[in-house]
Amino acid sequence: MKLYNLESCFYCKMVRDRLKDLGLAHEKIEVSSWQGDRKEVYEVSGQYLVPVLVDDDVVLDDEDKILAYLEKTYGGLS
Ligand SMILES: N[C@@H](CCC(=O)N[C@@H](CS)C(=O)NCC(=O)O)C(=O)O
Repeated sequence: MKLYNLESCFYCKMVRDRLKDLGLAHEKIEVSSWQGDRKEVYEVSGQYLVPVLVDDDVVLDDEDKILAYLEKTYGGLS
């Protein structure tokens, strides 16, 4: 899976920590700190904020949705 990430973003950190806890391999894509310069984020999710998580055909654009999805999909495995 892919995480569109800003290292300084607390919401992104919540997702990074959860991915780590669950032992889920992922590629981090560091985005621009200026949201107008996040074409790749817009192309994949239709908006400019991070975190955005892409897991095959699932695209999630908010940390609450991402954390709920990770719990539901992978939370039982660890
Ligand atoms: N998903 C969060 C918002 C996420 C968010 O605000 N992300 C920040 C980074 S921490 C962002 O991308 N801001 C746009 C910017 O910095 O230009 C929410 O709905 O509350």
